[in-house]
Amino acid sequence: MSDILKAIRLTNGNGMEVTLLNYGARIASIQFNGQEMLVTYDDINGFLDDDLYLGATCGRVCNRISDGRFCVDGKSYQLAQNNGGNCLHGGIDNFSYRYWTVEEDSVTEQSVTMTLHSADGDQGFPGDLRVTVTYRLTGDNQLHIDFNGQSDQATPINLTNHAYFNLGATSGQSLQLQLMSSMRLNRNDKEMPDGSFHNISGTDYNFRELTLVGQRQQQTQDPELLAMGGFDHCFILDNSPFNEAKARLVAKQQGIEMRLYTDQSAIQFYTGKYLDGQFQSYEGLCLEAQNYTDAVNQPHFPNSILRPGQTYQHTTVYEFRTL
Ligand code: G6D
Repeated sequence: MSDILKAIRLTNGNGMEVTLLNYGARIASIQFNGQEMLVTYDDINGFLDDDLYLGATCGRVCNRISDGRFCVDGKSYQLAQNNGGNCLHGGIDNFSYRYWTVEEDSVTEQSVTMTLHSADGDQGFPGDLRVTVTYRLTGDNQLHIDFNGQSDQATPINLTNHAYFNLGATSGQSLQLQLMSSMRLNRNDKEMPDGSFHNISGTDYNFRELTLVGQRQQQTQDPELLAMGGFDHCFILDNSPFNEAKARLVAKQQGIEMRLYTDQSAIQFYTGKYLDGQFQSYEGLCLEAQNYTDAVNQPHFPNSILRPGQTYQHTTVYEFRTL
């Protein structure tokens, strides 16, 4: 296995270019209409010291697991508590920090598959897991991300892409967002779901109509949003057909729109408060399509356990258009 940083460039003959890295199976860059769509490092080596998950494939279980603890089939597991007593994005040495294997025979101008072997006990998780991420760039400016996994023992799994979008604007705050969701997960004082749901109609969490993110964030009087300094919440998506966009981002000044399609049940909407170092807070925002947060500890949430003989398979598409 090579621990050498590799960049794979996808092109679609229509002016769009995507740069991927084997490190963390990350999206390093999306160039559309001659502009950079993501918060990114000028030099790809910057990703090697990244702790913000820029463009990263997060897992074995993205987002948080309460107290880093879960039970599967009566057996209890304790993971690293790498974020406020919880396990974040799969632990300390999670998938974002691994060199994935580029399947050389999968590489074409428009697509590539990367694989990762996560051994039984990796970061405390049970089961020998093999995951693949296939990126495919189409001629009509869609970047498809197919996640796939199989395990020899029952294990929780929840994979997502953690790109920070700004669509060429200087901040995610200047983007307009439409999010096809009517409910979010309530959070307890440990930033974890308490298992209840919040109907967001008529609240500052409601983005069913295209809404300027910064204006909503700066004008809110919602105590939780004020205390958190923005959004970092799990939104339950409408149960609509895959070809109906679950989210839209618009950069009016740049004349660019991104539509997100997914078969996932939720999106973690994070406005990027913790961006730091060479980046500004809120410089980009994340729409992380995934399962409900901490589903392994909430029996009434959608199942997150992958069992032997089953295949974990999810697809998310980022589609870029000019206005
Ligand atoms: C913070 O709470 C946020 C997470 O959602 C995000 O993934 C991380 O920063 C990069 O911990």
